Amino acid sequence: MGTAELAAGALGRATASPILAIGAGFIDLTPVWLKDFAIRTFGSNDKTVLLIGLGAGITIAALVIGLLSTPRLVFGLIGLAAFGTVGGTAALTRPVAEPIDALPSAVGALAGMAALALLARSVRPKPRPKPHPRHRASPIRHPETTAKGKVAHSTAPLGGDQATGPRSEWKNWPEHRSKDAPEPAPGAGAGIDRRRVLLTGAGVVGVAAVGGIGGRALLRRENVSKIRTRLRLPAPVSQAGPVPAGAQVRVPGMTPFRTSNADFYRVDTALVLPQVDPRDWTLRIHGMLAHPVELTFDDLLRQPLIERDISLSCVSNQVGGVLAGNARWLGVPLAPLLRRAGVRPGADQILSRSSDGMTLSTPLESVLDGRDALLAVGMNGEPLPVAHGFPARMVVPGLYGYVSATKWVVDLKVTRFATDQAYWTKRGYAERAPVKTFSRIDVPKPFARLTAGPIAVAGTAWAQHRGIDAVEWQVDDGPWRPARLAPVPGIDTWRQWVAEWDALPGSHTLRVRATDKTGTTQPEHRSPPVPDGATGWHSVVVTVT
Ligand SMILES: Nc1nc2c(c(=O)[nH]1)N[C@H]1C(S)=C(S)[C@@H](COP(=O)(O)O)O[C@H]1N2
Ligand SMILES: [Mo]
Repeated sequence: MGTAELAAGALGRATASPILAIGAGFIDLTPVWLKDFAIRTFGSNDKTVLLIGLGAGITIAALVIGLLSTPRLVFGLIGLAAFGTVGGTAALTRPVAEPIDALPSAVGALAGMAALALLARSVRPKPRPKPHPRHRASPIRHPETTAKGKVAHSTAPLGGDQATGPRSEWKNWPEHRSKDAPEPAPGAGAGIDRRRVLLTGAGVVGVAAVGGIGGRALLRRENVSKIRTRLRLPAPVSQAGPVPAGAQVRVPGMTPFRTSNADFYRVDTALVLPQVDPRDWTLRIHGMLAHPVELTFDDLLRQPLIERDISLSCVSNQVGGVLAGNARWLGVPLAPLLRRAGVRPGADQILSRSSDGMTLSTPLESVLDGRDALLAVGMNGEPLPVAHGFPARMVVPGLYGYVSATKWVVDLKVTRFATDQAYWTKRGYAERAPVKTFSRIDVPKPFARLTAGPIAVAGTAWAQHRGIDAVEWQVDDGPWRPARLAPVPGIDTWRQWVAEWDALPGSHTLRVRATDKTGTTQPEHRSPPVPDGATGWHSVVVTVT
């Protein structure tokens, strides 16, 4: 694995590393229920958990290969070849694969086989000096086998010749020796050479460690964080409207109205963050267009930029979940770019592709209907963080991330839903996925212990691009009461709400529901995230004393 990492590092292709390729293949093959379980349970740490699991799996595979090699070395070698084949296949089936990506797995498998052969040889006892059978049978003594001949034999290559073979030597191992067989005299050349085993083992571990660390260091050369830090983005021609002073509800423990880049949720299929250098970046806009174009990053920055507050949420968010955030995005409006390229009649989809081969489909009408659909380059006053799509991503208010928010975007194809399907759509998610109206109680926290009297109940609600019109809350099965809504800069962000509760002692369930500006209230019925977003009212149980 270490030498494979080194080879991947030398190629400068993280996706050619067998462990990362197998991990990425695993992500693609993960059934939707397991993906939802992982996101629900581990949130943005899902990838760390996957890597730890992979490490455990590889350790088990290594143990199995080791056990297989005990009876016959060749079984272990076959095991390693199979392991390399899995790695190579995983690397070659990545959407961005090149044939060379099989190389690190091949190098790794060969190095593993060499290491196994060396290790197996080192634990093999030295052949016991004894006359060659053919010679024993012969009455004529060969000069070699006379007294001094033993010396000649003990310098024979370890592993013995064909006639004595490795198997017959197992008899020299203590467990195989019969009780009455004489102990081989110490230093007689029988038994395991500990020094040799240790040196071989240390050598193998050393090469693996140097390879692994070196490979990682080589891959770090691809890291674009420094380029990102030095990047200066132009000022917007149209600034975001002011955020009203009261947008942030002043209740301790309340969610911030603006999510910092560090706290912004992260959901994607990228096991290693794509490192896209803006100097090499281009965006191809093609498909059902009169004038397909290809933009460099400088071309993009020469367009008039606008800045907008837009909340983003994930279709995998459960009732009460935290897979949503609100940021100030700086970007180029997408609609004029497409209009200039001349959209042909009949097109209804933008199939966007990221540098790592991920695909997302966005309904064309949502991008062209006048909303602030952006090719974003900045987030909260900084260039996009690498984890959030540096150097450019899409942001479309009102749509779930998986149908709109392509990070590390490099290709936009104007097409039809009937022709092209994106990653999640192939896996059973809906083609069209406007965000569902959502409301959450942020304080008090679930199972909080409170003292009777006035208590602030507050939370966040969203229905991007429709806007939140009302939030109602309820204690136990009492009447629904209107919450006070905080002011918002527009309909594309989430909206905070607050209410005062005169809490009486006992155990209570607090519940919330929101109504969007089309007049539709969140349904009580709970449905899972698949295929187009979860529904249901959020509730919190608290104890008042
Ligand atoms: N390249 C790429 N872009 C992607 C995804 C992805 O897996 N790969 N996931 C999408 C999903 S499901 C969501 S919810 C948003 C999340 O964006 P964030 O990680 O910046 O919060 O990104 C979207 N863009
Ligand atoms: Mo998502």
